[in-house]
Amino acid sequence: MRLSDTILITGASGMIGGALRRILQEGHYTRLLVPSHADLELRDARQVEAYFTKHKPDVVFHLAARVGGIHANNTYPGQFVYDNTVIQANVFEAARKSGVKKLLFPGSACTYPKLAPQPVQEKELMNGPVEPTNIAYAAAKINGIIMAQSYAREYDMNIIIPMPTNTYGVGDNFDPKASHVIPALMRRFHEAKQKSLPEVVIWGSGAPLREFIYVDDIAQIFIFLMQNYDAHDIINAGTMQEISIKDLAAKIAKIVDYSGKISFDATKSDGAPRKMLDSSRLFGLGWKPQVSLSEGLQRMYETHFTRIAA
Ligand code: GFB
Repeated sequence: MRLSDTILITGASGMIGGALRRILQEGHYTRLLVPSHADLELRDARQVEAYFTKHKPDVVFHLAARVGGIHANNTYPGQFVYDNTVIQANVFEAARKSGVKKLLFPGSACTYPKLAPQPVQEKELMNGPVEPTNIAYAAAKINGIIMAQSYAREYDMNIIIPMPTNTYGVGDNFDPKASHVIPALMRRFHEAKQKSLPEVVIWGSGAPLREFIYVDDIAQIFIFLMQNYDAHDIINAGTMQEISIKDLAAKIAKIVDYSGKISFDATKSDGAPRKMLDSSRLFGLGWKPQVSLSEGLQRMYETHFTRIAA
């Protein structure tokens, strides 16, 4: 990827796309294409093809996707499988026809088998059944990975496929019905603090283990791989640090300065019991995470909420 390249970011208004756009601009990449949903309907193959023909991007970060936390994935599986399957197929096909030089397509940690040995290595993909709460999203992403690798092989395209772990940060979605656990808990603790509520309820048992990566780190990995990686083998992108949902809740409560009780609603789904990626291949290329969980949570809280005087 060169400074003179025309770079298309699909999903530039999303959390990761927004961070990527900012970091590329700071790095003096000036020829950025960042169409909004109103500018370009990615579910419409003709529109996508016409856009690629007109703008001729050299490099594509295909980040547009329907994403959400455990509740949204479990409630809208039809939308998750349809939107993601169609959007990625349209983008790959338009990229093929217009001769894009390099394309990045993120897979997801949730495509790995639910009970894969931990930390999960890349070779575990399709080695067992995935977690049922996100099977539709995972199926679309697995289809995308196979399609990307098939296009790379048959049409000699340069497509790279990082596998991001659970990502959070500034620009996250705080809608309780759609959000992932970090924005959901930050908002719930903040509102409980504001209203002096005695108790905050966390979904599930609190026992699941998760690995989290700050959005700027994922954006930096995508740029790093765009510059330093040219294989279509999937490559894990995480921090290799994990935390239980219970400990995460306590950490967020501390940042928000909430001192009430934390309890657990075991009727809600836990999802995968443990999800940590083995990112040693990425680390071996020379990349290391920059933002710790505590620092990332602090940045996110200060950006999105006003601290309440004690
Ligand atoms: O972040 P989350 O929805 O993603 O949930 P997943 C992580 C864990 O936090 C689960 C618990 O065990 C949840 O039960 N949790 C506790 C909560 N309280 C809450 C809450 O208020 N909101 C949410 N959302 N969770 C998603 C997949 O799985 O991970 C997606 O469904 C995607 O497909 C994403 O891959 C990265 O890690 O369980």
